[in-house]
Amino acid sequence: MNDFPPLPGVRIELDHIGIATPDLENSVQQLSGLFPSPPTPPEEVSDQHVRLQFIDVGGPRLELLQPTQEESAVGKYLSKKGPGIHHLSFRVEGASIDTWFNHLQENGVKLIGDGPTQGSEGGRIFFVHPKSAGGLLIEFQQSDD
Ligand code: CMX
Repeated sequence: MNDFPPLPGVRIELDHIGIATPDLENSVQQLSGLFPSPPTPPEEVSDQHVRLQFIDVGGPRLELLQPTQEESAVGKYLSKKGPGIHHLSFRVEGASIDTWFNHLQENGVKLIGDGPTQGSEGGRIFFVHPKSAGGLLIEFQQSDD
């Protein structure tokens, strides 16, 4: 258990599961056939070197991620581990994502980068290093709306 105090008012909810794939079109075609809603249009997040699409599966969505560069986070993951679950993404509510980033950092959690950056759908994101999260890659995200 972490021994630092909770941030008053903050709420965290699972938003989506990030899936690494070398072939976005093929994965989206396979997976979207299993669920009734159409996938979102492809979007590129250049800061993260990925092209992505979401599939609504009821509850948290699936986010299919294809790297646009071999030497990117998803590119390296694919070459080491192959396609599959890459990260879990949680929505931050009740506090700004900057406040949440600072709170975790001040309490010794190993975060990736210097602060939130541009994510998909106009949101801002940051990641907790797997070494500080039980071997999972955790993303936190927040949209303006
Ligand atoms: N889940 C769990 N562990 C992971 C991981 C993942 N997705 N990716 C890497 N790791 C682990 C590796 O297994 C390795 O562990 P060991 O040291 O025990 O072998 C360790 O992290 C280092 O891995 P690496 O291949 O050497 O990779 P790097 O250190 O260069 O990078 C990380 C790892 C997590 C810092 C990097 O992937 C990162 O910055 N991720 C955040 C950004 C990101 O993932 N963006 C893509 C998604 C974008 C989006 O959703 O918009």
